Amino acid sequence: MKFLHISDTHLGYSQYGLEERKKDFLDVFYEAVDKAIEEKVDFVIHSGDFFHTSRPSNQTFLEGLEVVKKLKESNIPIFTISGNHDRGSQVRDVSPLAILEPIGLNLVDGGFKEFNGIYIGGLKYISKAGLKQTGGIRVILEKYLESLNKEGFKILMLHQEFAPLFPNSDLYMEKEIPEGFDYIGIGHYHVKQEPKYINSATVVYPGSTEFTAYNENEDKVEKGFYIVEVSSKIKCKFYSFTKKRPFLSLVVDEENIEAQIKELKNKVETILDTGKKKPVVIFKGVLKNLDLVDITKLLEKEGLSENKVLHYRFNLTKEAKIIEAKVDSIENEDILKALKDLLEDEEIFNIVEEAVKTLQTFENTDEMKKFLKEHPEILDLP
Ligand SMILES: [Mn+2]
Repeated sequence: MKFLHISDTHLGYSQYGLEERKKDFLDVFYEAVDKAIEEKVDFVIHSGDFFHTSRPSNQTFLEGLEVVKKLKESNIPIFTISGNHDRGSQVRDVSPLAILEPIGLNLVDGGFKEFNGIYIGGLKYISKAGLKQTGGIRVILEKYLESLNKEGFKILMLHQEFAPLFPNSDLYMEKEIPEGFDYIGIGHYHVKQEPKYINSATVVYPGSTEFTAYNENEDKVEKGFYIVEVSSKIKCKFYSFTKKRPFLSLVVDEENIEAQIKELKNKVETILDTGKKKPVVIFKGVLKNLDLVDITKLLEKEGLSENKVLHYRFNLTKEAKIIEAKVDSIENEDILKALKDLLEDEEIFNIVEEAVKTLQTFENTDEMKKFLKEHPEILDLP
């Protein structure tokens, strides 16, 4: 038996407000679909955040539908769960993925589905507040296993941040997962992890398919998916995308900025020579004497225009501003503490805190506003 495991495809995300970025997410999804067909896998599992929002545009719905249809035409079923980005809301609406079910998407937001003697289980993303209400993941999973009570290969799809794979999480894999599963495919953490063996299961985070700035560093990203072969052993092989958008970053050193930009030019040209997409370039660091205009001029001088680079991001601060930023972050913590005292109710605080943390994962205020409009449910109270 052989299957493909992909996660966090975030269809419809136009990062930096760019249509090209939206298309990037679709391109790599198709690259995985083509590989699934070429490798003749038996099925595909997708561990959440298929769509970037729970209100995808009609265009994005159509793209998702075509992806599922292409697999279906090759007789490859796809199983998925709702992630935090596309779960809809229990209160207001269903998951947008439910709309793709009639054309063949298998949504497993709870329980198991059977396929050729294999049991594919799933649990949609549960928020911190939700975890408290339901009594935790372990209780739910134990019930699943009990109600299934059958021999056979058991796969579980989850969309949570688990320690020790995800650093600094309150959710501990070993504590939360009962024995009884063979393969656990997890989404949510966008940084690909090597498979681990925990509580008798092979645990895999394939990461997101493109760079999103969610707990990840653009320099160290390896983007792709796993192909898993099951015989007497479970063998996981990671495939890196060839169509992925390259990202370059540069920490500004004012003394050597001209040399740095020459080096950047070489890197960009090497990327373009190998037929890859035009990169996104991220500038980081602190400016003392230079301004953005100086950097832009240097880029122009080296011919690093839009023909060669898709987008520049300047995550730069002027030296004086850093002090302000530090004060800001202290105030933020004070605000959270004050909010905690004000709200008294811990569940409500957890929801607000999670909303704040979700908003912090966006690149700019416009993206935040857009997300809030599309996700009023992030403030739904239990
Ligand atoms: Mn995600």
